[in-house]
Order: sequence, then C-alpha cells, then structure tokens
Amino acid sequence: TAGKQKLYLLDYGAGNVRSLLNAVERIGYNIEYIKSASDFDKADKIIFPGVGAFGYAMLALRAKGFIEPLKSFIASGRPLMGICVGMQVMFNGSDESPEEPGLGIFEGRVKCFDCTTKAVPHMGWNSAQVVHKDNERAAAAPNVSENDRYYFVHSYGVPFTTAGSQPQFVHTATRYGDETIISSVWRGNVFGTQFHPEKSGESGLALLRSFIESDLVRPTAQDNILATEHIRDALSVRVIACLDVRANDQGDLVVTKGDQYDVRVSASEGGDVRNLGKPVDLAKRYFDEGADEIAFLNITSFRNLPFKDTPMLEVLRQASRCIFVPLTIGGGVRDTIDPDGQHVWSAVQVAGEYFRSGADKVSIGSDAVYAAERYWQRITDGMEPLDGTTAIEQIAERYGRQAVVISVDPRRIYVSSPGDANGHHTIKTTTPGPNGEKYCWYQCTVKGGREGRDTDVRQLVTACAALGAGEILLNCMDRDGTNSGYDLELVADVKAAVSIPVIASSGAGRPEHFSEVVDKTGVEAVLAAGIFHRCEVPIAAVKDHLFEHGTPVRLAAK
Ligand code: 1PR
Repeated sequence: TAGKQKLYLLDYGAGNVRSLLNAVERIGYNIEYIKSASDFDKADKIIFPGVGAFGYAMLALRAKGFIEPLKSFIASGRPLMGICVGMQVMFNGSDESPEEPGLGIFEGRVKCFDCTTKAVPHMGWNSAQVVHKDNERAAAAPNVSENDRYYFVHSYGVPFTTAGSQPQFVHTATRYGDETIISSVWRGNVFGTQFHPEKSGESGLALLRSFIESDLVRPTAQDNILATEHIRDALSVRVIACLDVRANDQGDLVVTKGDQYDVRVSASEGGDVRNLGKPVDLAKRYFDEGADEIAFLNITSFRNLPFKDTPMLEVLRQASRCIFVPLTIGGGVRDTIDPDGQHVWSAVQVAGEYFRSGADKVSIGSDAVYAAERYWQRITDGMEPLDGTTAIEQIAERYGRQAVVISVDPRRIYVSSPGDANGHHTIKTTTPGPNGEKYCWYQCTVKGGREGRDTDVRQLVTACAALGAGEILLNCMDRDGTNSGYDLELVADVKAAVSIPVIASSGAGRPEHFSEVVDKTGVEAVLAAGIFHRCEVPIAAVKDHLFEHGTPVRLAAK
C-alpha cells in the first residue's frame, strides 16, 4: 500500500529541510534521505526540496553526482515532486545563475520578477489556479485547490504563457501584480510546485498527502488552457503573531511583552518579567487560529549559555513540529563567543543552527545596524560598499535572501527643522513634538532599544536591502505595547524607500488599525503581539475585519 512506500528526500545540503520532514511526519509518513547516487534505486518516490539559489542547487547536485541518477529516476516513471527551486531546476535555466544549465525536463527559463512595479521577493499566501479546463485531468492531479492559498517565497519564477509546450505540463498559474508565473507543473510522473506546501498550513499538508498517495497517472496532453488574463492576483496581506521570548527571573523561557520595550512590571508589583505564557503553546495556538506566520524574538539572545545549549533551539524544534506556516526567529544573529571564551560562532553558523532547528527565516537587529553603518562608511571612503563580510550578505548567499529579515527598533527624534537633524532624513509630522516641533527623524537603536545610534531608519533599510536582506520587520519603540495604532508616517516612509516586503509592527490595538496601515502605506504584512497574547483581539477577528474591508486575506481552511 501507499503507506509502505519509501518516501525519499533529495537532500543536497540546501538549508532548512526540517520543515518538510516535519510536514511529512505529521501526515503519517517517514522520510529517508538520498545520500548517495545508489540510493536512487531504493526510492519509490522522491521529494526534491529547494532552498537557496538555483546555481547552488545545480552545483550541489553535480558535486554529489546526482544529476544522471535523478534523470534515470524520472525516466523510470517513479513519482518525483520538486518544491520551489526543486521545481525551477527542472527547467532549462535561470537568470539567477545564467552560467548553470538546468535539468531541461521542462521547456522554459526562470526569470527575475520586476521589482519596479511591486515588492520582490513575492512573499506570502497566493492562490494557484488550475489552467486546464479538462475536469478529468484536474481530478487525476495532486490536489491543488483553487479556493485555498499557498505560501510562496521567491524572487524568480517561470513566466506563464499559453505558447510552446507549456500546455503539456503547466498545472497551475499564479498572478503577482503585473506578472503571471507557473505555480505548479505536472507531466507524467513529475510534479512540482513553486510554492511551499510544507509551509502552507492544512492546505499544504493535504497537497503533500495527495502527492504521496497518488500514483500520478499520466495525464493526456492538452492544448486547451486558460489565457493569462484569467489568472487573478490573490496575494494576501499576511497577519503575523510575534512572541518576544526571554528567560524570567526563575530561568524559564516565557513569552513576555514590553510596554515601549520595558518588559518588567512596576516595582510596586514586584518588578518581574511579564509572563504571558509558554512559547510553544502560544505559537501553536496562533497557528490553530490562522496566523499566516509566527515570529519568535529571543529578546535577551543567549547571554549566559553556550549557543548550542540555548533553550530557544529546543523551543524552535518543538514549535516547528506543530506549526506549518513560516517561522521566523530573531535575537543574537551575529558573530558570537560562548561563555567559555573558546568557541566562536559566526553569524552564519548561528543562523544555520536556527534553520536546522526549524526556522524558515532569521531576523537580525543590532548587527544589521552595524552592517549599515559600515556600508555607508565604505561609500564615504570611496570603497565598494559590498565586501561580502556582513552577516546579511553571508546568510543571504547561503540560504537565500528571503531567509533574512531585518528587525528595526526605531524611535522618533523631534526637531524644529530638517537642518537640526544632523543630516538625517526627516519627515514633516502631523503629530508635533512636546515643544511643537513639526519634524522628526527615526533613530536606529541596538541592544533591544538600549542604545541609540547616529543612523536613521532610511539609511538602515536601504543599506540592508542593498546588502541582500529579503524583508523588513519594522517595529516602533514609541508605539510598542500602546494599542494606539501603527506609526503610519514611519511605515509609509520605509515602504517608499525599499522594494522588499515590509511588515508593520508595534501599536496595534483594534482590527481597524490593521486595515488602516495597509490602506495608507501598502505594507505586505501586519504584525501584533500584545493584543493576541492578552486575547483582546483574536487573529480571526483581524482577518474577518480585513476580509470585510476588501483587503485580500487567507481565511482559515477549516
Ligand atoms: O539585536 O539581533 O539580537 O535582536 C534582538 C531582537 O529582540 C530584535 O528583533 C528586537 O526587536 C527584539 N527586542 C529586544 N528587546 C526587546 C524588548 O521589547 N525589550 N522586542 C525586543 C521587540 C517589539 C516587537 C513587538 C511589537 C508589537 N519588541 O517584538 O512584538 O512591537 O508589539 P505590540 O503589538 O504589542 O505593540 P538582535
């Protein structure tokens, strides 16, 4: 029976495959790894995950001697499923790595999205429309449901056209802004998705199950497919639940929540770290309630422990076993030394441990500010600003830029006129300062807001985008925990400065705050912490409000 089949995972060292393992285990199957060319003979079915760049994937396949065995496996008629870059490498080539030919199983070339018309990467939940009008074919295919949304994260994609041989293998197409791409392929025993089913909640798990349990009967060739203009853009605004995690005074990891970054209750109430629950329990609750992503911020990093022993890694492992939407972890992503003074960890190694423990993205706070300062200093000194040494560049190179989030902790500094801002980018504000100041700039801070720097947020985000960051998580110290709404001026200013996705954070108090920030700034994602932890506003209430408001959202598939 299908349950006895051996499901193999083609691991070529491309970062986080734990999410896929967890997802497959969750639906009741076990995975074995393909470690050498001879393992291909043992496999009944293979899943080929893709994380990282196209060229890296092809080089790794070649270095391991996997290309010919993979082609023979496909020729033998046994089912193969490629995910993301695992699907892309089946095409002829990619603009991401022009020097590396692809496997050439499907005709077409992977191209870069146009970032002048929309945020790139294409990141978030979008629909996948079956392009064949033939119901019989659709019924035989792995179950991509048109009513569901799936999690995409990529800067490159294969343009969908009705020409050439595409009608023979395109299964679904997806529109993002002004471009339409192939979101899944199916011909004979080969199936592939551009999106990540392992990160697409219950809909994704159902699709994985349907691939594993189907025999992939050969579909009949079909010329009659939907024209591009029938594919609609359904990219949803992501609703993210954020958990600030730290050790309390008893040494247990708890979810806490600051009030303008102060996480302790008042001295008269004992002065302890606020305890709002256990990290894994709360994260699981948010997944069940329909959060599109979960972020953990390890707000005291790992001050007193060898990095390997940090309890946060165990929190991630447990969380990733029961949460099938993207998980971001931040805190302490920088070069670091264990308390014994011996073991040195590079930022890439720290990130690597987080990925192996189940994170899909890492967020960088303090270290990003230092990197941006070096970036501008190099420009001032007339040097090439990118030298490959920063954590942002190295993690993006190894794990892909979509895996690098910059967490910004800014605070407002009021000035009477732009000339008083020491050269910083100012905005004219509608909420003047305590002395009637009409202008402000946003100062970057490090160490959880404890230290202000002579760098403004615009300098930070533009430098980080140039260094290869994939997304901006924009907090605001003045609004954090206030329930008074997002700082719309800050968010709009950052959104206008970068072409990577921006997450608005800090200050959400009511469902209307979410629609307001989307309408007024065009952010791709909205994040909240306090109102979810304290059960003041459930995630479903936010989504229902956005839906009624006409904002595209993913409604829970339950
Ligand atoms: O500098 O790379 O080690 O990262 C440290 C990370 O920890 C940064 O991402 C920084 O934002 C975070 N952090 C440090 N100290 C605090 C603190 O609160 N004392 N938390 C902190 C940041 C803000 C958000 C919060 C939103 C929404 N907290 O996490 O979730 O403001 O809150 P709200 O909806 O309740 O208003 P590094």
